[in-house]
Amino acid sequence: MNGIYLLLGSNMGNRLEYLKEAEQQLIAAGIQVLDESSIYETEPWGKENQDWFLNVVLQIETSKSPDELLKTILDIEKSLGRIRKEKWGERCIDIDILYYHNTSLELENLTIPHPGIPNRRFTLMPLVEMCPLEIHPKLSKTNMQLLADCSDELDCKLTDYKL
Ligand code: PH2
Ligand code: MG
Ligand code: MG
Repeated sequence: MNGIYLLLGSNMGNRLEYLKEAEQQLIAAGIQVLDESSIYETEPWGKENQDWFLNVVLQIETSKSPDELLKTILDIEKSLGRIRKEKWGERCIDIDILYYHNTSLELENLTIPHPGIPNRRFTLMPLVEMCPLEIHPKLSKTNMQLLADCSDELDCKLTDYKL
């Protein structure tokens, strides 16, 4: 895996504005955005009875280490008003580190690559759009193979929204 990839998600309030604001705050924190996927409207995974999400993947560059990057992300989530309630529940903004080059890391509060990648269409669809042939450093499969093997059938709709 070559590159650092983030997943942004929102399913509360003005979802597109939250994604845009999160990207602007990442840039303001000195993080370069190299590429962005299309924006997908995605069925909620893990917990039903909540609104659909908008999800987008960003490829970024930064001199921050994974834990420094996580700290920046948590600050941004906080400043956008995220309140952590239940696992997999609704959120105005969520920023997850999917890949950090070929790093494999397990800390108490941070696992890289993100452990949800192989089980989530809403993550694999934008990744396949951006980097289909990059190889997951732990599972040794391309993003395309991971999507082909993924049993998640929740809907992911391509939208015309732009960041
Ligand atoms: N994030 C979750 C739980 N469920 N479902 C969709 N469709 N998109 C998400 O970003 C998402 C989710 C936990 O972070
Ligand atoms: Mg998440
Ligand atoms: Mg998160």
